[in-house]
Amino acid sequence: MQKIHKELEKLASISACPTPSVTRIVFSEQDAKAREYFIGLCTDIGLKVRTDAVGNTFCRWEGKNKDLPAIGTGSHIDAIPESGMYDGTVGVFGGLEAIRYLMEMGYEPERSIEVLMFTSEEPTRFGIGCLGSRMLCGQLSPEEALKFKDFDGRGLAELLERFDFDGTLDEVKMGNDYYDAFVEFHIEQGPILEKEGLDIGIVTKIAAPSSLRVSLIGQGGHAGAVLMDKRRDAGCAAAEISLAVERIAKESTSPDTVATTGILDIKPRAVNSIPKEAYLEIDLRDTDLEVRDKALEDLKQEIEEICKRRNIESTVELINKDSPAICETKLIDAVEAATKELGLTSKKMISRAYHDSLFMAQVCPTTMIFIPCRDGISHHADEYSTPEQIEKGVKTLALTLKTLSSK
Ligand code: HGY
Ligand code: MN
Ligand code: MN
Repeated sequence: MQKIHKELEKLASISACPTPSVTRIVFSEQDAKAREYFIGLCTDIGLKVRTDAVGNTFCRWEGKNKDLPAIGTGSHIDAIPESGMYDGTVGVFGGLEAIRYLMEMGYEPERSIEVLMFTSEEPTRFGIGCLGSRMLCGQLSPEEALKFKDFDGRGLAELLERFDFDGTLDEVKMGNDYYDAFVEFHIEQGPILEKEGLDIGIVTKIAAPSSLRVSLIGQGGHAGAVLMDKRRDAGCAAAEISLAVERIAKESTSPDTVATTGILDIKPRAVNSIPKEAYLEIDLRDTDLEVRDKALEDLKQEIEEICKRRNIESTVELINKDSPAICETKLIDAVEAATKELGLTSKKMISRAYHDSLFMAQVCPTTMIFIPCRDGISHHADEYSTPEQIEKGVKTLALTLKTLSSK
């Protein structure tokens, strides 16, 4: 089981920034190259590969009984700016490695096993995550997806032109009988497994993400000429809102409430010019829907109060407000049995990060397999899981897929 390590290294070099960071934004030149690379590895071992119209890519190991709903696994290869090389990619390349591992042991699946490479799990391009899996589960319609504009003002239709994906956007939505089960392999993106010295995390619940876009318009003006009591400084309003984001999460009744102002831009960005405009994107999550929604409402009220007091015009747009996903007990048990067969330690846990599995859980029984990552770091160049940790995850996935696809 050495191939995956070299393949992950090669994949990491397909990036818009110098190593050790990785930047691979969906529908970019790097994304196109990475897709081609992975598809080549799949066809090398005889998997049947197809894409849907938005670029979700299905790499299928035909089972003896082709008509049965398949067993799915997979994740994403798009990477946010200056991030790491393991987020998502271990689930895509680990799915392929698990199939090779099962082939080498002479296993022949009853049900087909399919590695699914999702399009646009990260929100970088359009501000919303899980574009491909939202469309697969029908939570996002083609009409809504076609309205998205990226940071350069380009829409989905224009961006898709450079790819020759199959089918139409209307055909992307998959039926509830397409998969019998879906198991995603991913790094934990948190410190728990490493701190507790455990090999495998088995995900029971995936936290509920939400995100907001806030545009502010103030007055602007000369930094020397406008006295303090005459200002309508959009930059200061944005700063106050960003601190409110942090405070609301800290003061929440739940330790699982997390909130981040991940984007904060001001205009015109000149040291001697009072910020006239500001733009924020805010990410707010909790594992509990009610707590998350209350924090969201509190935040909207605070934004209103800050802008009224500062005489700033504001536009607040909700980008997404998703429910948490509950994972399937039968699959959790299958993963646990696989860890026991391999003599690995494991624990059941929630996922604070969201994943495509958040949406796959809407169309079929779903769970996730986590492995530790060093210091829990992710979305950062220092993201790292050891080859041994990856191999334990792949073998756990392989035995789980074997159990699920054998009947
Ligand atoms: O942000 C997330 O939770 C995921 O890594 N996209
Ligand atoms: Mn991520
Ligand atoms: Mn991910």
